Amino acid sequence: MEKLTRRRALCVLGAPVIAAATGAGLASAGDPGEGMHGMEHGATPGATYGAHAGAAHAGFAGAALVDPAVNGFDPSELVRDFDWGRTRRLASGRVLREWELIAEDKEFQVAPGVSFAGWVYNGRVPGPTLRAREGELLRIRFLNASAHPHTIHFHGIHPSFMDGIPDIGAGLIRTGGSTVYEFDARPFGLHLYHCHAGPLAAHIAKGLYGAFIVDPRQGRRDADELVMVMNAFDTNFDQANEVYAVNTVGFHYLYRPVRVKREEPVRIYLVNILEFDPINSFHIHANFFHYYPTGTSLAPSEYTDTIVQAQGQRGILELAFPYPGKYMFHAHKTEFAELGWMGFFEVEP
Ligand SMILES: [Cu+2]
Repeated sequence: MEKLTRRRALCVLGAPVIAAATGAGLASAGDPGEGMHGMEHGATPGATYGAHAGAAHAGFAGAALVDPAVNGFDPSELVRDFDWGRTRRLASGRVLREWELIAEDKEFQVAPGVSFAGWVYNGRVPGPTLRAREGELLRIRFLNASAHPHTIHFHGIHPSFMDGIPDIGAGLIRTGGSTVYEFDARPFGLHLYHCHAGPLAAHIAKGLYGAFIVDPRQGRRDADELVMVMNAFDTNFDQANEVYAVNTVGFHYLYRPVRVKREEPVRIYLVNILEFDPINSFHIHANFFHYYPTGTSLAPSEYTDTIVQAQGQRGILELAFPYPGKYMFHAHKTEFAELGWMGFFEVEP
């Protein structure tokens, strides 16, 4: 069985999918001639993808979804899934907010028929979007049910022994072990958490990460809120990614557009955790957004339709759609888009 290399993934996964999904809508990438030409480089696509590749060639759309029941999580649901944990008020009057995160080994599909032997927090990738309010006391109980040692390293401001790195504080949490991370919710903004065991690239690329939102004390104005974690998967362990996505499943939002309402404010919490490639990007079609880097200021820094993020960078996007219809969003690195990092907003009238 041939390995799915990055180049072959582009030939087999990318071009035909785009052709099937968007037709003339994306003329250059969807040109059947280009797709066929690409396929020739990869000998017989069926050798890699079996029946799936045949479907891709003939009209991939029907076979292009990963069954959420197989993965146990659905990108269409986790895009609006914010985990507020449990709260109680301490004698001091302060709010204590608590979660439990469990690391496990888990196989899931990152594209139809493309399985990935990953490591996950709470059964999903990205892990739960942890959400709190500025000034609360946060407590995260971490249990390691994986066969490998892991940690949780939170971005934010906290003492070193709560930093979730090897040899400091609880350090590495071995199989069957547990620890508690506790720190203040600050600063407000959009942050992230991820495993910090070594080799670091492998522990992140396997899927141990998630978004971490601290709301400002005064809150933010009402909006339809979305969380998008830009990630990718090295399916053949060659230190390069074969499948790119937002919220793990390549092309998911191309076939299951994110539905929003015309004129309603939309707020996107966008995190880049992409491993192996130096930068990622987000581009929206036919619209502009206000951008708040790291979400730590209430004043936007930019009004644009494209931003770039290095690994670990994140920011909040605010926009509204003035017209109904379908609008693409994708990495403005074309190769990433063709390998899965593209989707649609569907704006209801
Ligand atoms: Cu780890």
